[in-house]
Amino acid sequence: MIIDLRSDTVTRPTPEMRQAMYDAEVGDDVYGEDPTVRELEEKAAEILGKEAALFVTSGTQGNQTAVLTHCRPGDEMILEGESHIFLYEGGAAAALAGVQTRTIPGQNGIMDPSDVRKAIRGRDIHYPRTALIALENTHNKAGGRVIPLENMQAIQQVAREHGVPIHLDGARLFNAAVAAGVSPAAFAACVDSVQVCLSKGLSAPAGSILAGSAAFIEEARVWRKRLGGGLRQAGVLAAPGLIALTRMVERLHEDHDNALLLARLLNDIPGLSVDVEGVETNIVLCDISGTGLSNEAFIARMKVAGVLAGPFDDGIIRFVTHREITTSMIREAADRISGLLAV
Ligand code: TLP
Repeated sequence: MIIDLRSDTVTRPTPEMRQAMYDAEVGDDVYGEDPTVRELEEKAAEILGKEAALFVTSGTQGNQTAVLTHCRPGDEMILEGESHIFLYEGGAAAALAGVQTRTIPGQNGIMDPSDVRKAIRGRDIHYPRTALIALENTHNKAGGRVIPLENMQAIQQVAREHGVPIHLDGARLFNAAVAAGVSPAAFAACVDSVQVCLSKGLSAPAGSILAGSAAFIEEARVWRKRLGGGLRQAGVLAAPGLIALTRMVERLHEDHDNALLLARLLNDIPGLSVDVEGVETNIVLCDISGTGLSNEAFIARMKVAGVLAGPFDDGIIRFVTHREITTSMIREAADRISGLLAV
């Protein structure tokens, strides 16, 4: 048995989702005629406490549609130095929106509101316009850490004082909500636009939601079309998305419990070290430098033992728990890793 802990993106649709795909009522969504997509967008807007929502193909498309809608070429956006938009979206903000990024170092993904304040540009003919602040919750590169609501509120205060909108990359916002006991809408209330992924821990086969004001979403719909994201009978993808939003959130705590268990078990293995306290959701960052192995060698050995995980940083391997990983699989994975280091 392969134990795949590379990402929660590997989750396959549930039988209920596959049935819903088969049964979905569909129409041409570019004409606004797909009833299932409309239902998903309305439900998502309601859950996130926003006026409107848009079904997009991926998290990256949702984030970049937001950047394009908020900014103009030559503008600057402020974001955390290890954020997904900065690190892992192929330079799309520069390539597509012509937007310059201004990064701020965070603590576990958390930006200090006073650093954000200092980074906002004053009016000067030499300066770009600060057009956007982007946040990420949970923060992937920080190991699935939750950005506390109070921090988001403090940044919102700074942004309001300067009239700068905020976008939230909430690819794993539901994980943050479950872990913090805060509603997704409360987090989303701190920002002008929010992107949430349906295809990660929530197990839908594809798609994300971008939500915001009605005027913002109207403009975002134009950008989505320009990006080639206007889908036709997309109800077949919206149907599992609806199940993801309405029925898959309540089980996320199981993934968090499994991540904590994995963190403890790995930390007990000589040569491995995990900041167990820092495991708040479904991501575990494991420092393997004590083994003397390179990331590539460690990953290759794990693969032979049937455990898959991903390289994240020098000497750091990322493990992500999800719906298809049971508690016994976590114990089995830790046993196999312990075994491969013992030889
Ligand atoms: N993250 C993927 C990889 O790209 C790293 C993963 O396996 O974690 N925002 C955040 C915070 C993300 O973690 C991701 C995907 C995205 C955006 C992009 O979503 P997709 O892959 O749907 O474009």
